[in-house]
Amino acid sequence: MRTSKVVHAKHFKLLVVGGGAGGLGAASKFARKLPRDSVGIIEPREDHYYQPGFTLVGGGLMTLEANRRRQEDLIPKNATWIRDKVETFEPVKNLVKLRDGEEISYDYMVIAMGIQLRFDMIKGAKEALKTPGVCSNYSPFYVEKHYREAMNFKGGNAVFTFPNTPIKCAGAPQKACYITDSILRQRGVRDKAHMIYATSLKRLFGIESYLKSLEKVAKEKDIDVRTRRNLIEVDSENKMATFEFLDDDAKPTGKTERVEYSLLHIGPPCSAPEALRKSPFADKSGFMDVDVASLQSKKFPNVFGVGDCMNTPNAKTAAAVSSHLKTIEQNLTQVMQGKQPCMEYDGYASCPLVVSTNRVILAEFNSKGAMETTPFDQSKPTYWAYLMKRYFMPALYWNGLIKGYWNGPATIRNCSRLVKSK
Ligand code: FAD
Ligand code: UQ1
Repeated sequence: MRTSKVVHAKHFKLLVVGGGAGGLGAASKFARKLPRDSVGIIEPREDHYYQPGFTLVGGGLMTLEANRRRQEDLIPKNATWIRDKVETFEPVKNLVKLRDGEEISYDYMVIAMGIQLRFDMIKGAKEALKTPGVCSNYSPFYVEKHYREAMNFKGGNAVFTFPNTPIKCAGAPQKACYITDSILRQRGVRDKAHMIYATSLKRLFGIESYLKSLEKVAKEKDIDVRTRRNLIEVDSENKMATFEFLDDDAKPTGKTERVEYSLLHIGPPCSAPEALRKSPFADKSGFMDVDVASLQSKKFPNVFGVGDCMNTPNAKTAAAVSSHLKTIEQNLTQVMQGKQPCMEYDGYASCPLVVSTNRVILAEFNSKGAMETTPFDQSKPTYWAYLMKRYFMPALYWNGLIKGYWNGPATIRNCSRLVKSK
């Protein structure tokens, strides 16, 4: 591994933008295939977090530290880390510009910039996160506060919000709500709480196969589910959250509701990262415009996307990244050989829905419905699925996904289908 702030090689055969789940996975795969020093990774952050662990950190079931690694230790052998940020893309010239204007050129590029948290889109939210009662499991800065707030909760409204934008791991705000419910029960203060789950969606979860189970969980836990509500303002002085009511098309109706909170967990609005939004790679939404099957940029065939930054209709999860990596490994290799992409992304994503401090619904799906890996009914909350979430998934991420060895569970799923159908 070589790291440098001052980049020596200004040209890479493959340039990877972003060193998160998708970027590291892609760089690892191609650093093994290509000659030494062919792969460059641009990533500004020194710490890499296993974000799926944040839900458990918020529930006091894992430490934040256990989910952190130094980026330096994760950059694949034979790849060069450029510890900087892409400011602008100039794909016609096959180059990117860094913060100080330095240019890096490429033959091929993988864009894996993730999605940007936009607490700034809610009036007062950034300030409120620094005040008592307000937290978010989406941010390494405010996730430990979630556990502290749940442990200190004395009574009143505990409010959990889901934004009116795309979001990564759309189940995480709900997981925060259910875990808090468990903690309050364990502490014997649940009867002092009115728990509200306020979502901009028209129902609890977008995938039918898991909706009934989740509705049952919310009912059993006595959660007040309020749909078509979007958090627009937090007044931390008076501990008031303002929601706008949305119509059936998720457009604001002009009507608002103010809710007093003792605990407010914010599911942040999100957008495509700024540099991507402003680039020729973006569609109208700001996300990277790719062919949904091949994951190739629609405009620039030497560029592919991976992960949350794309405009593919899948749920934005690390599990989806595993299938994206399988797809681009094939397709980018084909393109490097002067051939056409041939592999199709199947739309797979997964969201292990933590419904208490020891039960998980292991939701796996694409837009057509469930795509379960095991022969068991995964729509039921189980302890074995919790153990997978707590112990197996982190190991799979650190040793498989980001090292470019884990291509998703399709093969296991095909085997277990044989068992299931007998
Ligand atoms: P990321 O891993 O976020 O990486 C993007 C990288 O790009 C970042 O390191 C960033 O610094 C870098 N970057 C951004 N802008 C630039 C720039 N201009 N120049 C260079 N680099 C840049 N997924 C699951 O599968 N299961 C779960 O249970 C689960 N739970 C989750 C719970 C929470 C609370 C959260 C927040 C996420 C969860 N996820 C889960 C989602 C999962 O973490 C993401 O989907 C996954 O990390 C996406 O990978 P990515 O590479 O697209 O983005
Ligand atoms: C997965 O592949 C993955 O990425 C490593 C996750 O993120 C941590 C997940 O949460 C899940 C559920 C999967 C899917 C893997 C299996 C074995 C079901």
